[in-house]
Amino acid sequence: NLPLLNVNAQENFNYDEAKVGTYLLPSLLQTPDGKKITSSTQWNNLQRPALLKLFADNVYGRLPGKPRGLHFKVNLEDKAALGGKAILKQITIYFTPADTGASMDVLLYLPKQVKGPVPVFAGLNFKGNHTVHTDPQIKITKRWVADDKNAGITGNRANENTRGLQASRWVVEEIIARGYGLATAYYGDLEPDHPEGWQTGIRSQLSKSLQIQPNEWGAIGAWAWGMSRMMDYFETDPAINAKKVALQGHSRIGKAALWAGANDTRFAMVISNESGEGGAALARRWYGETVARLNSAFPHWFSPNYKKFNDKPNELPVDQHQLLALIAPRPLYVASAQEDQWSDPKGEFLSAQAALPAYQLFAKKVIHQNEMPGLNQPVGETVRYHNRSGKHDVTLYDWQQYLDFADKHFGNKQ
Ligand code: GTR
Repeated sequence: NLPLLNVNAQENFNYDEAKVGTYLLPSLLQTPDGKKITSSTQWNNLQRPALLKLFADNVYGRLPGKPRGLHFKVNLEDKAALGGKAILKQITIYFTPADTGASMDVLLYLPKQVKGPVPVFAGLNFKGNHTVHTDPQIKITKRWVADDKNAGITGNRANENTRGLQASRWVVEEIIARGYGLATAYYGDLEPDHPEGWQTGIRSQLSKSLQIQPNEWGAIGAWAWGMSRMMDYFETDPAINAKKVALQGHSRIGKAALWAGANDTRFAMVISNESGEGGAALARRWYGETVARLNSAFPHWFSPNYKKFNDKPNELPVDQHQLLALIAPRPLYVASAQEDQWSDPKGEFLSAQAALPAYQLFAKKVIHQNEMPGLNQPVGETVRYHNRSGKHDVTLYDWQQYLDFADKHFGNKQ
């Protein structure tokens, strides 16, 4: 039995490496019914569907498909955005045939200096598209946003003063200068991030009577589903190379990005920025945030079934290295930050290492490392990892690594 800590408000976490103990990860190359996986064909035909089902049934809940009636509207196009360096588009993705129903707003920047369809980084943002850049053309979200005293957000409504609030996390100019597009949407368009959010989010809007099943999708599923709807749009825009889309997500949105990337192989690359527990970090490694703590603080994120494993993550039929392996053979970047022990950098590193055998089935170049790399020293080829100095955040350093990684795997030359 694992010991449980009870320390201040954040009970059920552990920062003591000595208490991690030993654990045995579920096998990557053996199916749940005991068949050995020795080839990429067996992986694709047997193990991949089996693992997806286990994650859906026990962790994230089942995802619905593409809705009938899905359609897009470009609301604004500026061919001389960012001082003439970029094309800006704002697109609404409607999930029903009407232009009044459930929808999400996508902000898209494309580099002007590049001819032809461009590779794109895509991801959801935490506070609204207008917080990604100070550009006054960006529509301010009218949806529910979390109150933030420091930013002057009250009454759950965004305001003009919050333009560019999260600009340091998106480095739009840098991405454009390197020849990539950037597409982002507010995660609250899909589901407001609080326990009652599902009532106004797509989980209830898309199903007439929502009955919460044990393997029902949660908010993480709703955000992941929205990422795939963005991809539906990319496939229709001739300015975008939909075969070169890198999906990026930070923290809880990183958990969703991994789940989206695992399900939707149209994403050619997946980037997990400090996704932690329920994301890249191993659940069985009892360090930082725990499954119990995750499910009690955020009861709306995962499927009801996941809660069964609160105090016994070692009984989960999966662990998170298998989620990372579901990205194979596509390039995967897992990033941690040293001061973000809550996300368990070591657990993220070990998880990425444990996913490598799936990549080897596809003869992908991988580098096995027994030791955690030093700070700010990225390691790995098709699966790359770094532990940045500093806090839980997305920084220019992180983006520079992702851009280099994408240059290498997408063959992008400037
Ligand atoms: C924390 C949560 C983490 C992570 C983080 C975030 O409160 O415990 O799992 O998701 O929020 O999203 O910033």
